[in-house]
Amino acid sequence: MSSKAKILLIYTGGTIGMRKDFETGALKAFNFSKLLLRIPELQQLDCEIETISFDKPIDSSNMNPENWMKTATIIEDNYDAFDGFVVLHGSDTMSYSASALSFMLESLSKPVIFTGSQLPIGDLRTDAKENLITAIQIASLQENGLPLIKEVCLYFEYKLYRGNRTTKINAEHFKAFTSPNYPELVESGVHLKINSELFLPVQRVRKLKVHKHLDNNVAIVKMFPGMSEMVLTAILTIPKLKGIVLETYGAGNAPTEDWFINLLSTAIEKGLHIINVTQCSGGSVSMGQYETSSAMKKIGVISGKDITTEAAITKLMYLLSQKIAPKDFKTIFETSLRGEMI
Ligand code: ASN
Repeated sequence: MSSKAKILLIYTGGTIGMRKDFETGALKAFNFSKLLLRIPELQQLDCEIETISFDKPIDSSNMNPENWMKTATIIEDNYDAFDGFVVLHGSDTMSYSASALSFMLESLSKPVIFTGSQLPIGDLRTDAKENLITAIQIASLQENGLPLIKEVCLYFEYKLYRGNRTTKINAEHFKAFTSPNYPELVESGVHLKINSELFLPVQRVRKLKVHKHLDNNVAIVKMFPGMSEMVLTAILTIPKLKGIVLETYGAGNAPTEDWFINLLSTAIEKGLHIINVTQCSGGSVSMGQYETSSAMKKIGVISGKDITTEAAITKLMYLLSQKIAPKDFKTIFETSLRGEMI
């Protein structure tokens, strides 16, 4: 039996495999397996690679829970036969998908590494080759015959991040992602600098559990000075809505006006879960630090601490799909499940 790592490349779409449409000039997802044949560098890698593609590759703006389920199912079906998984994905919603998959794949003991690129792989100046090759190399890393990385990560422009800590910050730069509240797990330079002390703590070996169904009766609400009572009322009374991620200011602050607190309080009493995350790109919510967050703390708003909006909304979808008693929801949300918060 060969001791080479076996890696499954899952192509969902994204710029990495796109080509210009002859008529419109717009970039469109393309059959990736043909393109892969044109990357001879892959044969030099010290691992066995197999590929599987979505029947219809998508621009990641079309990503949704159904496609997350598809990706999770591919990983589940191939879990025993492979040592690691590299998911090729558009960069636009990659942080949402990496976050969603981190919650859907419980007790993961193999790497699932999301990557993609800003320029198509066929482009002369592409960033795709480095991203793809190093993501595969990192997914193949082993220690004592077992995968070194056992979590959902995102590799882009020389850095491997914990997936659910990332956010897309630039639509043009090759450095398109950052992880504002958690350092990179691996940095690729002349050597791979592996910060193994930052990996998720090893759990007792348990079987992979895949949670395929997410509940999307959720919304993200970004606060802005001047938000009217009418707007917030309309959102909070959406039929079937079960939870919102409220992007507040700074350390989790929001207006102290009565109408605002009363609206939130009534919604919480009716069973809506409200998660307080900061709209700052880094730092943490700390309810009670300022007067402008004390009332929210009192009425039972959930603290998102230093979670990203991407991880908060997908964690909310995940937890809503689990049968959690309403009285336990806040405590469970405020607990780090996959290293997504402090
Ligand atoms: N629109 C593309 C996508 O997210 C952007 C990219 O991959 N760079 O699918």
